[in-house]
Amino acid sequence: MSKRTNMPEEKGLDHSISLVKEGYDFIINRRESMQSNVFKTRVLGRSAYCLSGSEAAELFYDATKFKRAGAAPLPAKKTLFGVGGVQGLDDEAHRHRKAMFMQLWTRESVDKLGQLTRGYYAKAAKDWVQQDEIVLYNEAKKILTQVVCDWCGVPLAEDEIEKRTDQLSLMFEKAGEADFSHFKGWSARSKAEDWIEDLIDEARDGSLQLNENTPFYKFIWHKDPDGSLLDKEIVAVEVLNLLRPTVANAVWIAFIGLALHDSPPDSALTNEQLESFCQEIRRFYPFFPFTVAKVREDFTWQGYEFEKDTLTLLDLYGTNHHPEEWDNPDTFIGTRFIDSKQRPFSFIPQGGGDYDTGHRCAGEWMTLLIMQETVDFLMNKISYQLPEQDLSYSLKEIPSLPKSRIRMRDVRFNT
Ligand code: HEM
Ligand code: MYR
Repeated sequence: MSKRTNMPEEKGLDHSISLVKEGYDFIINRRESMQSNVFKTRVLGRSAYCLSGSEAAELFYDATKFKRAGAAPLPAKKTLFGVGGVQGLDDEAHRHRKAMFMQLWTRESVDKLGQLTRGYYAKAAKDWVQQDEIVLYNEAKKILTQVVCDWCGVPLAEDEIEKRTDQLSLMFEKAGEADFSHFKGWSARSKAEDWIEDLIDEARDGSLQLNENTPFYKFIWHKDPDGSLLDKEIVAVEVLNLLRPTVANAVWIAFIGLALHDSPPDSALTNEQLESFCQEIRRFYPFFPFTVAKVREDFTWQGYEFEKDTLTLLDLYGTNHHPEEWDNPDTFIGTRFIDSKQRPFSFIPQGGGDYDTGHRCAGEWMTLLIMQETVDFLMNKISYQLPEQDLSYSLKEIPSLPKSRIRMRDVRFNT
């Protein structure tokens, strides 16, 4: 029998205000002061375990120990994830639904995504060269909305681009806000769900024809294990689980703009160097702070007792910066990932573990592809200047972004 020890615990009734104030540093600050990768606190009016580092991450992704049903706080569901989606499923229901996402990554569809990304960048840049100044983050959101709707087979009229871009963006931009502006995210989700649900009705009654090879078609006609079609509300939530996070790649794109300025690579990049540079961006810059689960049944780990149904936060950002996992964790080193033998649970910007049986991000490779296309485009296809601007970003804001959103001037096509 393993020896029991008391888990370090932060006293006090509730620390949600500190979570909002400290942002990405909330778990790191307590991990450092308690000198423990596992501790207990109280947030959102309940007890919560906080986990950091690769060993604890591996534990978190052991599905015999943790479940997702009922884990995400209601505001996160109402804005970011939606109700009834893959993030909150467990066991066979999760595996079946996750397979609906993972089947999308064929060679052909990945190639198409690359082509669309290059095409919409080229189209946008024709406009950029006419402007005095553009804001990279705002442009990236519009480009990605067009890329992902085209790739998914979701019809998007020219005069709708702005409106849909805003709706898809507000869902992740406001998910971390604790003030009234959170409701903008809530309302954007409800409008976006109505938009997709109407299209599903039209596809199911035959008035909208969709190509059978598109993700939208596949989701609309996906069957649950009992042979029934998914309710349209669930299809809409899952389609938005493709659209929204793809548009969220704009956050990484803004950080690419920053990294190219602050830590520019020496010269033209080989594929290996390009991949390493993008991985370092995903490690170094803040984005998804932590993910959540609940303890399935009582268990003991490293002498600590975990109690059934307790909320558990895995520190994604803190693990990517953990001094036990990384050399010089707070330095951006673009070549860090070349030939590196990182333990798989040390590097978890989009979650860890297994894609098919666990909750690791279904779009991780799509993200990397879009990022690589972006670096190639910004470094090789165009030239530009960054005027004087505030490039700082705050670890207290979730999601964090460079304050200026990356303003670019004098955009020219390279000849
Ligand atoms: C799950 C981050 C892009 C689809 C997740 C998780 C994180 C994450 C942290 C949860 C991991 C967990 O709870 O264990 C990100 C970030 C992205 C991104 C930072 C960059 C913008 C994408 C893209 C797609 C996508 C492009 C799809 C096209 C999903 C889905 C899940 C997920 C469907 C739920 C998986 C499950 O519950 O099994 N993502 N993601 N994500 N992501 Fe992403
Ligand atoms: C996505 O849209 O799924 C990917 C990127 C979203 C990042 C949003 C950051 C805010 C997270 C709030 C905390 C959620 C806790 C479960």
